Amino acid sequence: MNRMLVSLLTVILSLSIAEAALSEVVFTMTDPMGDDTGSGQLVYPSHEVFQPGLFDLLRFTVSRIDKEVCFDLKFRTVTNPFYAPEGYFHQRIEVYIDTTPNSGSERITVGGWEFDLSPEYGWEIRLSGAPFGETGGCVDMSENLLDISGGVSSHLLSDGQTVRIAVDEELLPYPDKSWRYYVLVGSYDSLDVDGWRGIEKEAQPWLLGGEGAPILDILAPRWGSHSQKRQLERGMLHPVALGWQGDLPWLWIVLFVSLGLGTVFWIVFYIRRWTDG
Ligand SMILES: [Ca+2]
Ligand SMILES: [Ca+2]
Repeated sequence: MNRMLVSLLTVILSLSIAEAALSEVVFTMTDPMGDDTGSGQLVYPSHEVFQPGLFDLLRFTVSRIDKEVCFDLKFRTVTNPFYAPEGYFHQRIEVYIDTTPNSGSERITVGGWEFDLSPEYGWEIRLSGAPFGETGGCVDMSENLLDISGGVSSHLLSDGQTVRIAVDEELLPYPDKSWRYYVLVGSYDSLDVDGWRGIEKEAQPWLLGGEGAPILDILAPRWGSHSQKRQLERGMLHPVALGWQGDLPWLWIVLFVSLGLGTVFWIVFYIRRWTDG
């Protein structure tokens, strides 16, 4: 009996070790909920298929799973009203990766709008997510771009909220924790510039409302000099990476500092009263 139990435990243990070996998270970061308004003034098209939350990125995760590098974007809402084979219809995604400091392309173009990047953080890999077989990618080889679209695909995961862009691992350098990411989300329209749905001042049934580039959400901290609003207003994008993103909850910091100071004053007050007494 004991021997059977030991063998069973050994099998379970080896299975979990094998599972762990097959999947490795390289990067993960949450994005604020409810910031799917670009720099703060974009609105969804007025047609009823544009349900709230379609362009609201909540989390971005990069992992190695089996023989693929997976880029997972979790959204507040995902629907598929026109039966795209990928399981999602609305999201137009761009993931640019800076793998090597001080090199790569220093420009990102979205739906005809150009954004500058810091020369320090140029991109070497571009992955584009869109339904109906429009997902693809390329790698910057200093002189030219190598199209890797044959090994890039996208689909909706079983949670019904996460769009995965999967890339054959042989097409990419080995994913490193030092990689930096630009993750941009817009609305897919096969007929508009590069598949990015356009904008009118007032929202139309099939056009976004507002001004500027048609980017509704960027993976970025809520506060600080690299917030989504600041990046879009300046027209200069800034990548995210592992480590501190400048996204500190300022209210909590103020609260803790006040509490700390209050405690110090309280202690000093009582010590003085005690020594005086
Ligand atoms: Ca968001
Ligand atoms: Ca955001």
